Amino acid sequence: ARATVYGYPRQGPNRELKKAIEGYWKGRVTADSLRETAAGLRRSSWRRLADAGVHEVPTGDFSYYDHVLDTSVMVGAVPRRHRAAVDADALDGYFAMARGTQDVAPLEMTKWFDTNYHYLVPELGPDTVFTADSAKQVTELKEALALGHTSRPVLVGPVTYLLLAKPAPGVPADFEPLTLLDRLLPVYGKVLADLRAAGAEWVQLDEPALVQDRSAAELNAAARTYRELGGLTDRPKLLVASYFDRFGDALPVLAKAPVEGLALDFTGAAAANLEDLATAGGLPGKRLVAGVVNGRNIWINDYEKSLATLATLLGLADTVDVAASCSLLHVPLDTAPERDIDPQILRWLAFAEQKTAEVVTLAKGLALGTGAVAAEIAANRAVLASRRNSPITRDPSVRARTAAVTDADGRRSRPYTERAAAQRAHLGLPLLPTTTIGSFPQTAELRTARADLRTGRIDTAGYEERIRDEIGEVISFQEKTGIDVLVHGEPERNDMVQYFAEQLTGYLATRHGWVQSYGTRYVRPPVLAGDISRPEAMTVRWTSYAQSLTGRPVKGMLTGPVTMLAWSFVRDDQPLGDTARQVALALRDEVDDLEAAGTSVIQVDEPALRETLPLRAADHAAYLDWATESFRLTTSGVRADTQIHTHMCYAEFGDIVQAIDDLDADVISLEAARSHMQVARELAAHGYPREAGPGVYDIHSPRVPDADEIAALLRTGLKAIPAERLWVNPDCGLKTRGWPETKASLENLVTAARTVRGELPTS
Ligand code: THG
Ligand code: ZN
Repeated sequence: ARATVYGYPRQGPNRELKKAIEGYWKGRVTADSLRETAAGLRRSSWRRLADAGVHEVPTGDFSYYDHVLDTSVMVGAVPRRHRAAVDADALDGYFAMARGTQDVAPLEMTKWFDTNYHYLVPELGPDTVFTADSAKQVTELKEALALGHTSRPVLVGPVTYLLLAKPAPGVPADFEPLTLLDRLLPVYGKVLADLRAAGAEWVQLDEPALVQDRSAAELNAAARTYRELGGLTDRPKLLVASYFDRFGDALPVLAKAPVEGLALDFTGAAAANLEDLATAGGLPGKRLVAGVVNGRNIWINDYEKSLATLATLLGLADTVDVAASCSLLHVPLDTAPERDIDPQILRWLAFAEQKTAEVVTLAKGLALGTGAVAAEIAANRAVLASRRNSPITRDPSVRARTAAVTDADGRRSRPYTERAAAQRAHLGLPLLPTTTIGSFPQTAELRTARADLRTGRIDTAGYEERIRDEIGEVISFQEKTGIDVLVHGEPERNDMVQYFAEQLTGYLATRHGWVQSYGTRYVRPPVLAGDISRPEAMTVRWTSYAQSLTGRPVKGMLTGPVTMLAWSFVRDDQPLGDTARQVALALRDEVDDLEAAGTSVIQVDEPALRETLPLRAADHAAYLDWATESFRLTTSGVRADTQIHTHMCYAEFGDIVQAIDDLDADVISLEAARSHMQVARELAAHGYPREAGPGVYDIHSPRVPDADEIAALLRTGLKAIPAERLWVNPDCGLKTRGWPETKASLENLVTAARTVRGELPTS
């Protein structure tokens, strides 16, 4: 048994890659210097892996932006609008596909399965012509081989590539990219031949799309793919990798295919994959790579449990190797620089470096017997026990409180119709009330003030002075513009999850725990490490200050429990629903405190509700159950005349409309401008009974919509949602926008609302 991994964080210990790429975009770094930085990062990652005892290091997993975009380049799937840029300069053309230019839009971006990584969606159509470009894969393989590493190129598999694609602009929406399989396979054949010629013994083809529910036709496509690729003679050995869930119906398909190895996820899906493996009769003659170290969470492995799993696999394949369950791209690089976390607790955590060491230890234990790693097992057992028995993971008062939750705690005291009447009387808003989603532009001055506070250049009093000034300006602008429900603008917040995580007991924030979100953008997901409680109010002070400046209602702004979980690393020692409930109770206290302080409108954002939906339909109901329950638990402690809002980004609400309804929020704002109010029609078709604000302009672009355009969207919205229940707001928060376009857009938004109000029949 040997140790391997499928991919490694790309950014470098100090996000050198981000700096080099953004420097290149600004013209401050040359292409050669960027390439040298990238090659240096690859060299040091391979060296770390090899020194740790990894037998086969991955190559080709590195990326300047995204590995799915790299695959599009590898198969020549360059959209027509990017062709000229790619022909003029390969690197600039690559970035044009990723980010767009003045003249052309980029590829669309969406989430990589149920992770927080975003990939660039391939655009394909009936006239797509694939051509092989193995240059990146071959170059990186040769680099690693020249350094003396045993190396395995990693590619996105052809079935997954096509299943992740969408019809190119102008191609009918019902076009199925999978129909291009016959054209794509020869291109993969050529890349495999090139990699063999360059010295690859094995190549890994990632097929995570096959862990989702797949039709018989899709499974047939997978069977055909690996029959054909396996049937080629001029190729390396093929390892087909699955991760993120059980391989399911795809397992027997691949077990029968003429490929030399399969990689399966033995973390969450361990029992299911074991059972399916046994049913399939094992993988005689094949290599099984067992992903027993969780590649997407940050807890240390349970060695005894993993070694027991590995032992049961021994008879089921020709060889059994050990790996992390998926690419280590999804976890931060190293725990060592986290000096603010209590060293006792830091021992519970494993980032990419630590996970690599775990994989190596487990491979050694499997190869030589547990006696060979007895010391590691003993140490591991002690740390696991310290976590299990820590007062941090068992807070009796939190546990007593969650155990005592009743159904009634998760239900508003009055039905919506009564609440709506009470809120109308209490708030006195006009028809088509105007509001914003919460954040206002995070100016350079605000970021500087936060940095200055961190470095001690200004003190807390000086910082708070800056925040007060900013809130004052945001409130007076909204009053002057005539917005009905105001916000304080959130100048005091960095990240909408981190801000709350820093104030809740049981949550850990990292200093250097960066994880790639998309391209050169990274997040530092906090860690839900223990039982969650709220030592003191988190938002009341700034919200009350804002309210003291105006007679109009100021909305309180919170991040909801589902999003807090989705954008954090979650506990693995209790069901997600239990963690969600603890977070919900802490947030409920905040909601209640806001109300007690005089806040009549409180928004609890759940942008991640849709994105956290499990990969397989069989798991949807259980997820939506705890997700909607935790939202209602957060929001149900208030009076009937307190209005609860929620907000969700991104489209594709179709499959969760019922869940949105089940939140029982009084008002929901949704992203809708780019889909021309499609969301409003979906809500109406469902019979959604409460108030909604489908966004009337897209905040992802600096473009200022004119008042006529917004009025037209409102009239469209009114066809689906009656005036008594329609709100007027942008698509999302304004923190990434500048002030000039924010002012102009919101002035136009108010003008449009007034115009359309004037057209309503008077009753
Ligand atoms: N917060 C968290 N997770 C998220 C989002 C979030 N996941 C999904 C989505 N939003 C991802 N979107 C972004 C948008 C911008 C950035 C990262 C993810 C970003 N990051 C800065 C960078 O890399 O330069 C660093 C930000 C920081 O200093 O914290 O711009 O909103 N948790
Ligand atoms: Zn949003």
